[in-house]
Amino acid sequence: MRKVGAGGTVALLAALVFWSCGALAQHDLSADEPRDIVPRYLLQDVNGRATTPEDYKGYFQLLSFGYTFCPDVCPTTLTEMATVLKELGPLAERLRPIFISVDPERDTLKVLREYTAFFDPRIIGMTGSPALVSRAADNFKVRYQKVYEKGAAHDHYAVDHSAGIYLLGPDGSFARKFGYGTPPATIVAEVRQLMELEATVRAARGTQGAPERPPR
Ligand SMILES: [Cu+2]
Repeated sequence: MRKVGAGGTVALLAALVFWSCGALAQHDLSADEPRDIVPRYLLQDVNGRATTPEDYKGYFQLLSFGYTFCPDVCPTTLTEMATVLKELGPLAERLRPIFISVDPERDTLKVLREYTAFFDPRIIGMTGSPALVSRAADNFKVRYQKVYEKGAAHDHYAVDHSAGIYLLGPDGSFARKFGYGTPPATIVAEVRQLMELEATVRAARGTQGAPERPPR
């Protein structure tokens, strides 16, 4: 084992404590998953089309909120989303990955399109008027706020925002929230499981014609 000095040990302990707190917070977050989430939005996709979850009926949706100037959280989240798509293979066709910008002032549709395409061209960028973005964020219990450094120019700001990835089922219902930093493999496994469940329910419905509750 590598020798660590007293300072190094303290730093290591601090890192461990920090890590476990983070892990705990994440666990808590998924344990008491927000049940009051209203999985609705009315936004514009990067082609300027008004879009609601209804437009993706029959598809699972993987959603995250952020902004393109984000220094770390969004690039990490979108990289993970791209990994999920890749690892789902052909199943990814049943999924619509969505990135919602909470910074419509700077994230024009063009900026947004280039940004999401950089991670994976399948990721759909969306935003809208400040009022519509705010309503969508409220629905998903996402908070965001502009942060200016002292003396910064008007368009020079960061946006603190809630992180995480939301999964909606093919009927548009809220299925699950994955906390920031959830390994893509975990997301892939859950999405795969839900897709299989949904396919089973659909097949059963097809043969029996019995109305079943959609999978959550
Ligand atoms: Cu971000």
